[in-house]
Amino acid sequence: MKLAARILMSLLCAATGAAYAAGAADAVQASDATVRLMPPGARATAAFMVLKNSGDKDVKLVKAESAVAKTVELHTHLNEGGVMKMRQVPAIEIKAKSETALKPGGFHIMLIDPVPLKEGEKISFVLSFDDGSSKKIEALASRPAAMATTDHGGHEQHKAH
Ligand SMILES: [Cu+2]
Repeated sequence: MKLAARILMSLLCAATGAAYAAGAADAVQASDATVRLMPPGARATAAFMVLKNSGDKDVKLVKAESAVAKTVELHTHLNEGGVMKMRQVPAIEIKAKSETALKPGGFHIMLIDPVPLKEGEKISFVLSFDDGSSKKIEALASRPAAMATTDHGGHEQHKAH
């Protein structure tokens, strides 16, 4: 009986993914994660996704890592005198019971000098949060045109309300 109980315990630990799941990592879910396919010769690309925080505490994404690029940075876009510029940010906040969209023209995860990516390829990221927890997510390599159209359509609908 003792042995059986121990086996059951270890199975439960494996099922909950003890290495990744804790705190913020449990509360935050990533959806619609995509990596923009680069035109040939481009030296950087970006990952976009919606980060939803179902927990009671505000959470900050402080780091993203991926095997497809050595340098992965958190970025935002700022409008400086009518010119959109990218800036590295130390963290991206996801408020409690809320969501933060990483999208073209706003927050994004920058991949610098990535390996060549194929359309439809799944790219793993490890997202780390300010409480020290981290989680693995997958993003789909996609063409930028489709995403830009979707994003624009969303804004138009917003104005109509
Ligand atoms: Cu950027």
